[in-house]
Amino acid sequence: MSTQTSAPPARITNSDVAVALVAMADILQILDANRFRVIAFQNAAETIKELGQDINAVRAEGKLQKLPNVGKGIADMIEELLATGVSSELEKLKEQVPLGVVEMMQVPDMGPKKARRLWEELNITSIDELRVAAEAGKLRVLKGFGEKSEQKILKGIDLFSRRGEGRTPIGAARPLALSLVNGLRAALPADVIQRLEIGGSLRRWKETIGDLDFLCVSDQPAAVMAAFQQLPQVRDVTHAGDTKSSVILHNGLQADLRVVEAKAWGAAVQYFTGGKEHNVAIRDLALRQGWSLNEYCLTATGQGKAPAGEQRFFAEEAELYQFLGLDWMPAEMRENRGEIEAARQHKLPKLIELSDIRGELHGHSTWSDGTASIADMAEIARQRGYQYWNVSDHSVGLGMVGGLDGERLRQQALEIAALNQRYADEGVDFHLLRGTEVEILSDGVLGLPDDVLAGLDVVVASIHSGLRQERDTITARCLKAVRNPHVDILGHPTGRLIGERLPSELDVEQVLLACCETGTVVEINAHPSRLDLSDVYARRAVELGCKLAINSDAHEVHGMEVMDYGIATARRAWLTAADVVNTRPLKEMLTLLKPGV
Ligand code: DGT
Ligand code: CA
Ligand code: CA
Ligand code: ZN
Repeated sequence: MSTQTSAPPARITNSDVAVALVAMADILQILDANRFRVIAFQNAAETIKELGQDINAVRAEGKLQKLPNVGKGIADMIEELLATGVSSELEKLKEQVPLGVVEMMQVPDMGPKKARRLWEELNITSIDELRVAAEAGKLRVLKGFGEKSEQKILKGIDLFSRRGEGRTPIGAARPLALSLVNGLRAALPADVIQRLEIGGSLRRWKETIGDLDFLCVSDQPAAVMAAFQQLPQVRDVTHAGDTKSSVILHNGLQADLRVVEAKAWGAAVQYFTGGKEHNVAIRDLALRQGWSLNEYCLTATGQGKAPAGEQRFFAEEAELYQFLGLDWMPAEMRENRGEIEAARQHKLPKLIELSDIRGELHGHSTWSDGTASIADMAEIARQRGYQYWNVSDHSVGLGMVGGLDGERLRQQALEIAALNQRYADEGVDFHLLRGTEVEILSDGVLGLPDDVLAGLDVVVASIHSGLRQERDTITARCLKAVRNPHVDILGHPTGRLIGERLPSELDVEQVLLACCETGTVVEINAHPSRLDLSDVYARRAVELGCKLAINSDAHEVHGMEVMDYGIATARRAWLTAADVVNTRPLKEMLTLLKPGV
């Protein structure tokens, strides 16, 4: 299938459709419409954002309704949008709520209720007006708003405008990048592409991605360029050179592809992996040795031993580093945070790998808000080669249906015991742990009493509500939970959602110190929208002497697949397997969690 590029500029793109669906959901929320209607539009928007195909092509094939989360009503709306450029349903809603009020909801922490009150009570109808009013201290006249909330709103607007520069969370960028790699390989005969790698921030596993960078070796660059520009994921071609193409994908993300000669691969892949600061430092180091470095090779400056103009090419990245007296550094470390000095002294840590993980300590089943049974989740864990999985369904106190109290935990324990018996009978080396993700309530009291927690194997404690408490309040709340002797792990400590929700005001340093002191393990939540602790905090945690756990917080059978993101975050934090408790076999891991016992 090939959609041709001579489309008129007014053509509706996937991002336009996603924006319209999100607008529907947002306006309906401001109007306090039925929750399920709102969710239907939100889910459909997610589907379109992740769609690797031009929505116009899907429509042409008459397959709009075949898309996940797209029912008849939403398919009709998309149909009208693609055919006429507008949706009458959306236009009608837009008449009821000013567009700027809807936009205000994009500011982190600004929910529909707040947006509506600011609009109705203060007549604020745009983000600019909101900023001016907050700066002038005019929001505090509203009940429930104070100086602090004004500061938070200003911070949120700042985050929002920076996000506007277009960084994409890695969880959205990576699947798309992999689909481009696969698409490009599939589009060409096998011998055309000799090497093809992802570079840039994605190779370094940064939590947000500015654009995608691909690098390949081929002796037929023209064929590669043409195939890349014609991939179905591509919306526009913005640069079409002989060996470099830049394109815009349907979700608005830019992707660059360069073709290089095999002999320049090492220098090119080093250069285009970055990060920029790492590269600058490497280039300085080379200069001090009498070489100027670019994306092709080293060229002697004449200041060193080699005669000026002499060139050195490197087929492999490691050879370039070695030539400069450095050990090869994993891409996740290349942020100029001390890795170059460590590489020079041959003192790089052996970073943790996915294969080091022996089990998971935080995940959910249908007993709370998961979509798979304990047995099914356990089966996935076993297939991943894990030795244990902690059943940590939500406790009561979250205000959500299905949180477990002491009685339901006792019932759940029977199911877990029966499964463990079955593994033992079958001689399978796998063990389910009885756990909970206990809610840290607004005052730091836990959602379950101590005697219930005492009966469990592994207790994860997390905050899900009241995330916007003031710094002292939320820190004290968290410290109280960390100091409870039954709490083994602090789950997703800051509560952030990348690009969507700011971290809480938590004094992370103080909480990490308390975790070290009490032996409480700190989580790196591997879900790509969380990555919480972040790489920077995780490195600090290890510096302070904390133990960490990496958990996917899976809620469904595919949930554990995000472990890669958690591992990458740990690697960006320079973690080794020894820093992470769930790299240990079951008994050893439990001893680490309960040092006193
Ligand atoms: P991003 O796209 O903002 O998430 O971050 P990167 O790191 O992917 O940056 P990008 O796409 O601008 O460039 C890809 C790599 O190319 C970057 O990591 C290092 C290299 N690079 C780009 N511009 C420069 C530069 O001005 N100097 C040096 N030494 N390297 C550069
Ligand atoms: Ca990039
Ligand atoms: Ca780039
Ligand atoms: Zn959870």
